[in-house]
Amino acid sequence: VAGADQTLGMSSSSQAHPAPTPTTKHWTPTHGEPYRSVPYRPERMPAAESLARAAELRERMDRRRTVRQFAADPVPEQVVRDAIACAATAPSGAHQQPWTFVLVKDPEVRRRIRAAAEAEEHRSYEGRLGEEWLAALRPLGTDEVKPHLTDAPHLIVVFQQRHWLGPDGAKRKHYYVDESVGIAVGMLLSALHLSGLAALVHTPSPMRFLQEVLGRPANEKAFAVLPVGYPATDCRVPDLVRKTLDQVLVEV
Ligand code: IYR
Repeated sequence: VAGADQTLGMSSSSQAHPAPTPTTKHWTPTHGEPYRSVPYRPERMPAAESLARAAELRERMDRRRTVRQFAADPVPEQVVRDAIACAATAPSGAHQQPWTFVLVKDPEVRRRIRAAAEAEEHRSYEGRLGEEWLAALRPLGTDEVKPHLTDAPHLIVVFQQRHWLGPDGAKRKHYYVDESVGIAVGMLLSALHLSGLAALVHTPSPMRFLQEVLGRPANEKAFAVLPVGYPATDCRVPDLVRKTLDQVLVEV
């Protein structure tokens, strides 16, 4: 319905660097019609500024650490909401945006998540993971006790939408769901870190209980649980060393 909330006839010459403003404010499922194309001319950053920003960003990102001990100090919820909004700008297969972020605020629901996660983790650490997996985890010293699920100021559960229901109620496939949601979680972690917050990517396995506890529909599958907050003052992290650029970059 072309109408009031559409920005039509925008003159490209009057705006040298228009933001990629979509023509509609709210996303609605497509019905197979092609997207209208709009100009995309972000302001070109001078190379010297790119170099400076990239070097600074590289350094800041290298200071991110996964945190398992969180301070009780409150974190403005809007920071988390903005970080989720950043994550939701991720590219996705066929632009299907196959993600749902659940911000779990109800303490009772958080207690149930923790109890169920710790029960699953208990079985995992008791042997379900297998000796090779347990050996890989041993240097990190993780265990089945997950206090951050109830104690971190915020808890985000990310779901992937394996498919969606079309207007006729029929199942429609989503494409590259793992990749799309993985990219979105990466962007979420970056946004949280660059906003001054710490997080943990927790993947209790199996995660089916999350769908039940949070009442998510059958097309959604839990992908990761992220406790978020400031690190505790006595927070400690393993003295990890990252691969150098030479070890991860191949130039052909
Ligand atoms: N999901 C479990 C086990 C675990 C697995 C991997 I791979 C990790 O890098 C860390 C933990 C847990 O959260 O403890």
